[in-house]
Amino acid sequence: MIREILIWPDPRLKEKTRLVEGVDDELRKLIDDMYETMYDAEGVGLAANQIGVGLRLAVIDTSTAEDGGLGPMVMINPEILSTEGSIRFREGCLSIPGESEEVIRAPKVRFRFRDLDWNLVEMEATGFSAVAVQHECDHLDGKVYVDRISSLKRERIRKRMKRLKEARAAQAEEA
Ligand code: GNR
Ligand code: NI
Repeated sequence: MIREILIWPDPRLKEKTRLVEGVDDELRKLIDDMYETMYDAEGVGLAANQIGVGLRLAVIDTSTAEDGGLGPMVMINPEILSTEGSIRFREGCLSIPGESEEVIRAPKVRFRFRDLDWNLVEMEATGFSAVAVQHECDHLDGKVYVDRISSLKRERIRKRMKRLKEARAAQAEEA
């Protein structure tokens, strides 16, 4: 089932998420929905709180990246262990449609998460995949990339998202 992706700003995107305590059918169904929603929206990642579920859980698929892809992969309770270096990278977000801005990120990251069999998996990612992992972990900490840009740019985006939400509400009323 395709779920509705929350548009920033939304208080549910600011809450820190709760740790997942185990894998059951309900969680597996949620993960299926997250993949379906991510692919439908043509994203390379999706955090559970972007569809209003406050769990520390994200899916990622950067397998089309030229610089070495990751996934499709589900990350349960992901944590960043260490980062190396600093680059500027132009990011977008499914919760901030039509926008993109440069953010400072690490081009190399070590991270850890549980897989569906509850194995603790430790991995390294570089380039676009490293950025995507940091972007999803930010979501799960209640942060979005616009929290990492200038307030001038952020406020401009806030206005455009307000208009987008108004346009969508008007459209929903028409239908
Ligand atoms: O689809 C996405 N593209 C993207 C591009 C650059 C840096 C990060 C991303 S993640 C984003 C999907 C999304 O919003 N995940 O939370
Ligand atoms: Ni995002």
